[in-house]
Amino acid sequence: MKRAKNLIFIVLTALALVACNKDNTTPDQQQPTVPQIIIDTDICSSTDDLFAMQLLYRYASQGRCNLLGVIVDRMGDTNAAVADLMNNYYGFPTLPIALERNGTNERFSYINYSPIAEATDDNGNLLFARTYSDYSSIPDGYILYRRLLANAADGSVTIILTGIPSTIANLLTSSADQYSSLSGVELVRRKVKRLYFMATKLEPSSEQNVSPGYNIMMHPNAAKTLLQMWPDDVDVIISPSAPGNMVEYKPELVINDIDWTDIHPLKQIYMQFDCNTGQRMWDPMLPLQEIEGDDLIGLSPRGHIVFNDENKISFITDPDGNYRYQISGDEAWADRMLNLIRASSSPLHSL
Ligand SMILES: [Ca+2]
Repeated sequence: MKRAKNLIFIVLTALALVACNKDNTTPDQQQPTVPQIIIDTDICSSTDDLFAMQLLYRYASQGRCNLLGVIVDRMGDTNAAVADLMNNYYGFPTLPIALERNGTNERFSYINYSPIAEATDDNGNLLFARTYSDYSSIPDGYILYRRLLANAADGSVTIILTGIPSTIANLLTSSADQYSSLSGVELVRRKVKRLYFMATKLEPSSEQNVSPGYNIMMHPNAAKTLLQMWPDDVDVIISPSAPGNMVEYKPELVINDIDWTDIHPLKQIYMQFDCNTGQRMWDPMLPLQEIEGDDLIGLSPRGHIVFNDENKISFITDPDGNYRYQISGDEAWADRMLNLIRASSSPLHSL
């Protein structure tokens, strides 16, 4: 009888522990059938982030992915406001937004189009709707990361990092909180399927001591934290400059492709700001591969990334490594990439 009571106690204790553990996803929890995506962007630095986002909204509208949240890793409420208007314009007004508040103070921007958030029509009304009027109420980026990851199925989340790695660094160094009993590293290990990171100037012909690129140099210490702490059993795909360098979406073509309306955030940005700065479609390479599949963009063999004290990047081939990097194709491939991006500029009801 005593043994039976003990057994009941053990079973009840186990059930209680399971119920209390917010991170618990039982082994038979159904895995999502489409990618579950968090985008982490330095929006308002250059316009390629906007095309990466536009692709994701359109894919989500088609049911080809599920958007979990938008992390703005460039500090400043006006940057969050632009992410907010993008969510609203493409039909996702309740998609969570968070903001980096402990990142880099470097404000350099190639094209600062953040004033678009305050653009008005002839009657003085905001041209683009937003969900928030006060961005002090949205969470810090790493806290939203923790909430979204805690609620996700194990191994299900894709992070698309098209900006500065400070928010992910803050996630990795975070501790247990109201959302999860796991450390940031363990939360990533358990919940993340794959990280894409637009960074470096790696190419097959140049794998040693190459430039880390803009995103890493905006916050080298955060990049070091990411590279040191990221779990070695969670895949990372680096998207270097080279593939995007081959894909140019000329400003006049952007405006022409959106000839079906003037009330469009990308068109307004291209009409109101000088976007003829030589930028290329770097950031869209990340969602394109995640949604269209790995056959779309070539990948290096597996390996590791080394970021040395002289701020140079090297790629060390290792079949057990969790890092690969994207490799550009030929001109026909670049045309195909551009056409996929251009298709996302079509009328909202047409895809
Ligand atoms: Ca970017």
